Amino acid sequence: QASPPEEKIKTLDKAGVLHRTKTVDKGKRLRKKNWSASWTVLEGGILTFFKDSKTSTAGGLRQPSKLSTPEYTVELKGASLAWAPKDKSSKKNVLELRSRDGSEYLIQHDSEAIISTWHKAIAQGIQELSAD
Ligand code: I3S
Repeated sequence: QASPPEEKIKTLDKAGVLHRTKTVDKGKRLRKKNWSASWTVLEGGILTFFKDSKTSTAGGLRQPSKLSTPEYTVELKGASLAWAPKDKSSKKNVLELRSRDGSEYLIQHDSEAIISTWHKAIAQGIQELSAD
């Protein structure tokens, strides 16, 4: 393939507000879901969920860590993504992301169009990073 991996990954960068909850922490299922709206950034093969949804988009893609505290960071290398089965949540448009370290997250947006672009970007990120 012509372009080096770092260039391919760059094109996947994405940011926005999503609903998310962590369901498993390194193999240990968490007792309770805690859905919250979160500013979410996909950059350099890492998905970062910030503590709140208030972070402005200005500069958010470039230097998100300066703007707010990350709550969860998920390395896409070795991760897997699927549409969550119905028994995982009553919400619509829910994605389930499993990280290589055995943690799981549900990611949701009411807009099917928006969640679909995240699905595509995360899935492509996983694929690019697992290719070599
Ligand atoms: O898996 P659960 O228990 O049906 O998840 C629901 C709970 O986390 C609930 O919180 P409370 O137990 O404090 O009511 C949330 O409000 C619901 O959103 C969760 O279910 P959904 O189906 O929305 O993921």
